[in-house]
Amino acid sequence: MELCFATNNEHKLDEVSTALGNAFILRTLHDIGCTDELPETTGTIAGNSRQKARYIWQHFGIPCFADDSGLEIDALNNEPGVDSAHYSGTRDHGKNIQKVLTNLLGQSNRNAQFVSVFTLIMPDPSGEPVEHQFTGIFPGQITNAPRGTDGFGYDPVFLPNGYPRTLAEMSMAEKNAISHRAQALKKMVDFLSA
Ligand code: ITT
Repeated sequence: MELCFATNNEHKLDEVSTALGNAFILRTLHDIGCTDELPETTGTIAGNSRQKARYIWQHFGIPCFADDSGLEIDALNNEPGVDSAHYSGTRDHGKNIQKVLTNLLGQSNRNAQFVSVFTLIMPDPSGEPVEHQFTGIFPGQITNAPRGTDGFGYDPVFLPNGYPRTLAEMSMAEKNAISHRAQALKKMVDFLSA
């Protein structure tokens, strides 16, 4: 089965295509000729996930899925949350991390979680789109300083609960065994394989 992954994030694409293996034929936005910036204006992670997938279904009419994800930090009232990609006002990961660390200065509660919501859109037998959502939640702690160079986004400051290394100190295979995105993806694959 062919599925388009509605993302412009190369790191997400790498993670998901590696985790999917040969189970499905993955089509990228480039493959389908989509060069648009996908809309993300609903104000929630689940809403933005649905909005991105719907955009592809409405404009290209092909089975597709999208991921919207973010980092929720307890002591910051769940910020950066839906604004994770541009928390500092830019998409610069270093600046976003710096803003998180500055806002947490002197804060002993470092609890946080990554959240990922996948939205899958497939046609029913009459061709009408049917939507399904799958969520992954990944608890951890925010470190006092960045550690590691792998991964992307907030990986250098995210220490998964029960692990001695940040996500940026892990290989993609290690991250893919435990991450929020991997959990949501597994639920979607189980659904598609049932
Ligand atoms: P698409 O919308 O094109 O998929 P994006 O990067 O804009 O790509 P999101 O809107 O879902 O993706 O924003 C997610 C942001 O949350 C991402 O840019 C990172 O800052 C952060 N994030 C999500 N998953 C992460 C992970 O596994 N590791 C580190 N940071 C992550």
